[in-house]
Order: sequence, then C-alpha cells, then structure tokens
Amino acid sequence: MIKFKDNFYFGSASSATQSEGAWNIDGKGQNIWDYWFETESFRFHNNIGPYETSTFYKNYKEDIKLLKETGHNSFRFSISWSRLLPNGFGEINSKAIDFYNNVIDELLANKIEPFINLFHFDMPMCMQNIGGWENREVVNHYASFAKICFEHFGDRVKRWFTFNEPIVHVECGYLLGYHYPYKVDPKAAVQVGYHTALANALAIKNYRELNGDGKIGIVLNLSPCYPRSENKWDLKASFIADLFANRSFLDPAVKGYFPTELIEIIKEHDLMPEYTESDLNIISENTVDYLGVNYYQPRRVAARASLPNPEAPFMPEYYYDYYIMPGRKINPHRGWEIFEKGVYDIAINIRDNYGNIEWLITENGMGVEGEEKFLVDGIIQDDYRIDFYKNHLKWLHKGIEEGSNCIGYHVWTFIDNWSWLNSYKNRYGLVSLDLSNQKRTIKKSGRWFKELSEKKGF
Ligand code: BGP
Repeated sequence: MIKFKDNFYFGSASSATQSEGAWNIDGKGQNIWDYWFETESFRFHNNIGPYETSTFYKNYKEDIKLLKETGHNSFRFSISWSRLLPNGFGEINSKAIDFYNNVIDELLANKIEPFINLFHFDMPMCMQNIGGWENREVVNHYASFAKICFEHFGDRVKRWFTFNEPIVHVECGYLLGYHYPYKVDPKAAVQVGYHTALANALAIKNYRELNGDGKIGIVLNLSPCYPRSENKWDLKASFIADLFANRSFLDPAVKGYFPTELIEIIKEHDLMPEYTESDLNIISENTVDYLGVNYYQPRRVAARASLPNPEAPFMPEYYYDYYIMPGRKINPHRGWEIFEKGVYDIAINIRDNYGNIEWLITENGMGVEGEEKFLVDGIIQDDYRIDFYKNHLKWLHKGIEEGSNCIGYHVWTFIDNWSWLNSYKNRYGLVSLDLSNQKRTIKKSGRWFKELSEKKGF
C-alpha cells in the first residue's frame, strides 16, 4: 500500500475568476478577464466568459459540503483583488470582506484548512490601465492589497500564497498573446517578471511585519526539463529552458536571487529591466517559507535545428526547440504529455537544490473534453482520472520516502470550472457541473478521493 502521513494535506485548488461568478455585483470591480470577455468574447471557447462560472460566490456553502463529501482536509482558493478593492487600492469593499470571512469560517467549521492565494492571473482592470505589472506603482498596490488580506483573514488563515504560476502572466500576457494585454514585447515581459518577483517579496515582507504566525509561499508550475539526448547541445538547450521556465521564479523565491546565467542572457539581448538595489535587497531578504508546485507535464527540449529569425522578437526558444518524445503518453484533450515520474524529479530537485524546503503539490489534474460520454446512471465514471492520480501519487510517495519534504497533494480541481481560454471545454473536477442548471454531482473520482484521504493512501 502507498501510505502518506496522517497529517498529509489532501484537497484541491480553485481560483476566484474560475469559480466565483458574480462578476459584476456586490461592488466587485472589473478585472482583465471581465474586460477582455466584454470586448472580445470570440477569443474564448464557445464564447463562454467568466460571468457565472460555477457560482461559488452564491453556492459556497453547498460547495463546501461537497468538499467535505469528497474528503478534503484542505482547500486552496484565491481572493479576487478587484472584488476586495474595486479601485485596486483605497476603499475596501465590505461585501467582499464578508464573503471571504464566510468562506473561511465555513471551511473551518468543516475542518477544512484554507490555503489562500492572492493573485491568480486576475489583474484589476484599473491597475492594468496604468500599466499592470509593468508599472512599479502597481507592485506597491499589490503589496497593500496583500496586507489588507493578512489583516482581515490572518487570524484564521495560516497558509498563504502570494501568486499562482507567475510565469504564466509573463509568458501568456507579454510574449505569446494568449492572455490580456496580449503584448508580444520581450522587454516588457522581463520587466513584468522582475516586478512580480518583487511583489512576491514585498507581500512576504508585509506578512512578517504583521507577525503573521502562519506560513507564506508561492505556487510555481515547475515543468522539469528533459533533454532529448545527453549530447552537450541538447543539455545546454535544456539547461536554458529550465532557467526561463522554472528557475526564473524558483531561485529568487527560495534563494533570494536570480540565476547568474539567466541575467547574462537577458543582458546579451538588451532586455534588462529597470531595477533598484534596494528592491533587489527586498527580494533577497524575503524568501518563501514553503512552496506550492503545480505539475501537469514535462518540458522536453532539444538544441535548435535552425537559426533564429533575427527580425523576430526575442523568445526563450531562441535557444531551444521543443521535442516530442516518441512513445510519450498524452492527454489528447489538452495535448499535454503525461509523465508521472516528473513529480518525483521535482521532489528530488527541491530536496537537493533548494534546501529541502517544505512543499506540496498544489495542482495536478487531467482535463477531459466531452466527459458526459462516461456517464453511467448519472455518475461520471472517470477511471482514467483515478489512474492519473494514482500514478502520480506513487511517484510522489517515492520522493517522500527518499526524504523530500512534501506535505500534501492538491488536485485541479474540485468542481468542473471555467478555464482561461478553454472555458468549459475540458473538465477537471472531482464533481461534475451541469452548466444548464448548475447541478453538481460527485464523479467516481470524487468518491475515490474521499477514500484516499480517509485511508491516507491506496
Ligand atoms: C493551471 C492554472 C489553473 C488551471 C489549470 C488547467 O495552469 O493554474 O488556473 O486553469 O492550469 O489548465 P487549463 O484550464 O488551461 O486546461
């Protein structure tokens, strides 16, 4: 049997924009997703936007019951900056305070430990209008927002995260054109990345200054990089991919400084951000207590086969090509490779290269399109998802046996929810959501998850 410790965290993650709904009531300000959908709904799968989503704002009590029924002893959600501070700073929306207080109290009453995340891709539109993460002032506004959250909720919440997958808003918003403001501007991307690392450190500083007696960390999507072969060119390509994809945030968050090799590349391409020595000191003095790791897929890398176009904007892929490994296992719905050993490699990397800092899996999951075809007697028979979880847990367990300091496993996600560009195309939940009437039904994986959590293993 695979058995985890009695106090191991089993749960799931969600985010405000993907689950709350109530996007324009009770004083909430607009965020970039609300705005983008209003102006360019065609960019979203089937034109479905973040209006109602899974109605967590309205149905949180029912949902927390379902968390209990699916065996959660912990749950991560995010606080919507634009709900709490409709102007990005200044006046606090008391209805938002009430809502998040209610959620926290309801979770605790059900013996579910809340993990709160402060930023999940959801920049308030008023902050974006003054430059978003490109603007140093917005970093201060974020730090004040974080402080307000610690002051209001920190008496009961002992596990905090500053950001979810910060590399995503850098890449998708400023290099690839996938998220608003869909700029393709490498210089802006580096500035945004640097400001985000600073914002993380400033939030941590605020937490410690308030004598927060919990732990504060960051959630990173660490996709281990695997070279195509052991030749020196593939190894170099993989090393550089790792610098950009993983170490760009992992090193400053845990060690307090950016990798020298990354800085050299950034300088070589004339992309250095504006920075100050005092801000760099803030980054070095305020590192995380623990890490959240989202893991979906590996990153396979080969040396570039062609010269980069000198007239194209800089991309990290200047140095490498992606490599499709023959025989790889794949989730065809999302197009992502499934490589379970990745969690073990992450565990060992954290153990050996990051001081064996405390960490947990904060997202791992499998999105499937057209899941209704697996309905039998009203319940989705998602055996593929159970297998997916089991196979990852086996490798995670091995990493823990070998000394990695992993304290939990959170899946993505509790209920089928809205996703950034795919809307409701791929379903990830332990609980299914009928969009036509918001009916919730626990899937086979949800029942299995309860058993897993009760037995602390399988
Ligand atoms: C992670 C995000 C989540 C979630 C998940 C699944 O990167 O933190 O918010 O959306 O990926 O991805 P997707 O919804 O794009 O299939």
